[in-house]
Amino acid sequence: SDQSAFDTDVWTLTRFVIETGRQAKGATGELTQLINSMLTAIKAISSAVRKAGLAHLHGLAGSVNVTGDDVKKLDVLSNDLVINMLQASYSTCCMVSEENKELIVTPKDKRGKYVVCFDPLDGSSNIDCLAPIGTIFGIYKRVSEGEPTDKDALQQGNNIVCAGYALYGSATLVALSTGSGLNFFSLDPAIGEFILTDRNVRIKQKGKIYSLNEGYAKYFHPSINEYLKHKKYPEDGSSPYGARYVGSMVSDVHRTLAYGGIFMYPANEKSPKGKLRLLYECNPIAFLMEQAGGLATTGTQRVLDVQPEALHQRVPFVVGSPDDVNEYLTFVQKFQ
Ligand code: AMP
Ligand code: P6P
Repeated sequence: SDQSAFDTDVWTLTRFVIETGRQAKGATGELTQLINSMLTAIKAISSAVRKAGLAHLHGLAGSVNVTGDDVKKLDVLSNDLVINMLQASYSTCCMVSEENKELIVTPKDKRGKYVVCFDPLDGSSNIDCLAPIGTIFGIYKRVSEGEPTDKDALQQGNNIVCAGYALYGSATLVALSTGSGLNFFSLDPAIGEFILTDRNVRIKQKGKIYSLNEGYAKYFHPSINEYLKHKKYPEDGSSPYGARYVGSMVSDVHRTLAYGGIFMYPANEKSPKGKLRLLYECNPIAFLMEQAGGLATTGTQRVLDVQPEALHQRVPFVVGSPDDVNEYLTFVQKFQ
């Protein structure tokens, strides 16, 4: 049996959020309730992701599994879990999901003061090859009275109260911030709790890895290809950077936070605004990146300063170590 010492005073994420809630003057506990409900959804998604192959959750929606049940695609299942757990927390008035075209308005009798923008299963095109996938969320306070409207969701990332991601990789990890630094928590399946593993995470000032899909090189703006050339053939005699790209943003972003460097999903001729969505991919990640001392830019402005106009709008997205992002911006300026 496992002889490792059993920590009888373990710092779980649930305990951590209760603690930070107690320190927040005048807090009613509503945000704590909301965060812990999101964690329940994440634990359930983690379990489904890891059982997907056995439970035939892969493949196209509408197929049936061995017992003839309708198979819910993992991302549909994940979406339903997040919506149901959050609405049951009595702390949301509306939500935006990557899976739902329209604003999801919370039933009147279950409403609270928060708005949650989330991608329930980002990178789901990677599910069937077992690549890491993730859940991303950003939480805001509502700005409207009465019936919730899109305006409640179309807030700048600067207004984020709490953001986080879950990474379903070789382990299941949650990265979370409520504005006072970034912390990592790893799931201990033995007790079904997320345990604090890295406190106040700080990204390296400069890394040695660049990460983007170079398959679009033919369509990139020259500033991107010039920047990449500088990374591969440094004129100053320094070593070239390494290249890493999973194609699952949470995995690429987490590696960038852990090892340093730069992650890019820039605009290209085929996607003039890039591919990643502002409300539930870019803003939460930009918030977390800045909490760790990193930078997050669209190439022309800070991501958190972008004033959203549409629930599913895309923005070009470059994040990572400050020296690397600033070096990229010098190439943008060169071509302006
Ligand atoms: P509440 O009354 O619980 O909705 O909290 C009011 C405000 O206090 C929130 O919008 C946060 O800014 C802060 N707060 C509440 N709970 C927490 C928490 N668990 N961790 C950090 N800040 C919190
Ligand atoms: P591409 C996954 O589908 C995703 O939304 C992000 O997780 C990822 O960074 C990006 O798309 C990958 O896109 O065009 O490189 O395949």
